[in-house]
Amino acid sequence: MGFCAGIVGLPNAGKSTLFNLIAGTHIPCESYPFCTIDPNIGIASVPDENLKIIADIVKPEKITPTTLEVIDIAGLVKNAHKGEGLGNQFLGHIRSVDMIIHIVRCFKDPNVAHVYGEINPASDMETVLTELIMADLEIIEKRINSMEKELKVGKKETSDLSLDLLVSLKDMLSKGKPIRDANLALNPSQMKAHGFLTAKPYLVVANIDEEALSGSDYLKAIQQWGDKKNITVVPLCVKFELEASELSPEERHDFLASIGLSSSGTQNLIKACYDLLDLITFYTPVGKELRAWTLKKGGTLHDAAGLIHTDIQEGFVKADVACLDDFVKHKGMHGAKEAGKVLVEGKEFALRDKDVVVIHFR
Ligand SMILES: Nc1nc2c(ncn2[C@@H]2O[C@H](COP(=O)(O)OP(=O)(O)OP(=O)(O)O)[C@@H](O)[C@H]2O)c(=O)[nH]1
Ligand SMILES: [Mg+2]
Repeated sequence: MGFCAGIVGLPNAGKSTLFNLIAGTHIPCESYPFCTIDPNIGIASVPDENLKIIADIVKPEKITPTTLEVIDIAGLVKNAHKGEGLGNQFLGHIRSVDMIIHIVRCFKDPNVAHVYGEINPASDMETVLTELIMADLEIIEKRINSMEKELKVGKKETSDLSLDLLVSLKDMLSKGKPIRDANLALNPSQMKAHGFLTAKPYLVVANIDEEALSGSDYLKAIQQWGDKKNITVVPLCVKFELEASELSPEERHDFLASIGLSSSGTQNLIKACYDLLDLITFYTPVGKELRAWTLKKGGTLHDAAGLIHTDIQEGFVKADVACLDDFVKHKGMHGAKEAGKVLVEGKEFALRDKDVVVIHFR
């Protein structure tokens, strides 16, 4: 059960650069619009400093971070829903993602063209959001049409979205409001199955220059926009972070420090994605491998075992669980056990963020 984020934005906003940064890939990023045509799908290793802390204690042969899938698509432009540009054709590729990362350009660079001639983050945001809304509107109208036809010939409503509800969603979208604002009583997997883009958890990456780290008018504008709409805005200097990610850990530290950063903004972004998706991380320091895993908040040891292997889930007997602080303080599971800090739990136990877990199975 992996989690997947789709990246959207205007052409040249830095989508593919962000994709390379998160997924550790080298797909082309050029200064002309529509550099990306076919969608790119990548797997991001989630950076996690706790893995090193645990590894210093358990000395594993192999460390496996947890992952997040990312999809990068072509840029969206005004009237994409009427066939302008290329992006709209590819929105279908992100209908099944768990969340949307919307990247907006806040960096100045005369060598990188802006499709509308000047940088205007709030207006750029609205342009892309309108296209997402129009894409949902199109789907809803199709559903309403086919449902009306079915009802006319006497079929009963079977969908978890009634005709009345679809009509009220259509009304919302027509007024420029995302489906997210409707607070529908559907669970995330139902919402995912419906594929509505504006119903997905959503955050904004403000792609800033390194000079703007201490604040810029563009960044301020987008932060005010986010505050007003209750949307998370993560400032990130994507190009700079990408250059930093290609250095050794020591060089990276100095490189980031040279512009006054103590840690990478990529970690802040991944953390924001985790918060938005309500995810937690747990660790299994078993045998030669130390591994991090991702689980929905509230997930149980039964769910955790299923992630690792169906045999482990089926043969589950019990698990030793220590919180990370105790594990570190007592230098491992053995020490934590001696200090009385290890819980022995059954499959219904809901894991907490950063638990260290050893599952016993038959
Ligand atoms: N100066 C500066 N340039 C950036 C930054 N981020 C991206 N760029 C440059 O902007 C250009 C476009 O970046 P891409 O990542 O290809 O943009 P995109 O959104 O994928 O563009 P399309 O695929 O054409 O829609 C490239 O030349 C990047 O190097 C940044 O933070 N600062
Ligand atoms: Mg691109």
